[in-house]
Amino acid sequence: MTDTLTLHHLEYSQSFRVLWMLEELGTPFDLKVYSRDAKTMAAPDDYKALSPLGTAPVVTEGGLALAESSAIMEYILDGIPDQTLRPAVGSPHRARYLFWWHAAQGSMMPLQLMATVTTISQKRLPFFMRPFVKLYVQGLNNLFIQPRLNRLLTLAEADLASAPWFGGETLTAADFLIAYNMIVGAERGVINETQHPRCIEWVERMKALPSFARATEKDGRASMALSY
Ligand SMILES: N[C@@H](CCC(=O)N[C@@H](CS)C(=O)NCC(=O)O)C(=O)O
Repeated sequence: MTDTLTLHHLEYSQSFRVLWMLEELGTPFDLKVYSRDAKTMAAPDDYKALSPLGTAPVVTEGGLALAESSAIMEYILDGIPDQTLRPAVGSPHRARYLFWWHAAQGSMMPLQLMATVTTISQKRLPFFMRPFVKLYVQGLNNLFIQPRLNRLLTLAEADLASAPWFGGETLTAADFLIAYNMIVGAERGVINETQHPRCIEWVERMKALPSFARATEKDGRASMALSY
């Protein structure tokens, strides 16, 4: 008998996208939901103990404990040979799929994380330091974060004009991976109807998937990321 995969889902975290993709695949899995520490909002100690990184998501299966969203999603897909969420090697949309699959984690997430960390740390500083740090954060945002994010979003708009999903003509794992970035970006106004209408329309289409409703019900939270 093979072991069932368990998704350890931390509330308001990137593990939502794994939960969502599992629901889309309809594959059996066990789910354990963890709450964040009410004071620090960090993962609780029993979550941190699951893997050496201490981050969410984590899946366990038998003796395996695997962290890192994209590694987990690839591992799940490897175990389901007839799934259709990865365009085959040599197929027309393979390159586009690979681009967005890697850009979500490799380019977009670091920029969004930088914006989040600088915003939160500004708010936690003693008030007399805030004006100086605000100037620094504005500079970082204007010179580095926003221009790079804008280039990615401009490309996303162009790609979504030529085919409906990030991986091309069909829904792929790239859509579930980048969904976290896009939905959180939309909630924070970085991605908006005026500048990024196709991204917003894609977000609405993703949220209309029955797998989103199922994942949301199991998650039981009002949104997928922490608000600050
Ligand atoms: N690149 C990692 C990032 C993981 C990560 O930073 N997860 C956050 C949740 S969104 C986390 O574990 N935060 C809780 C904590 O650090 O205590 C992945 O995709 O798995």
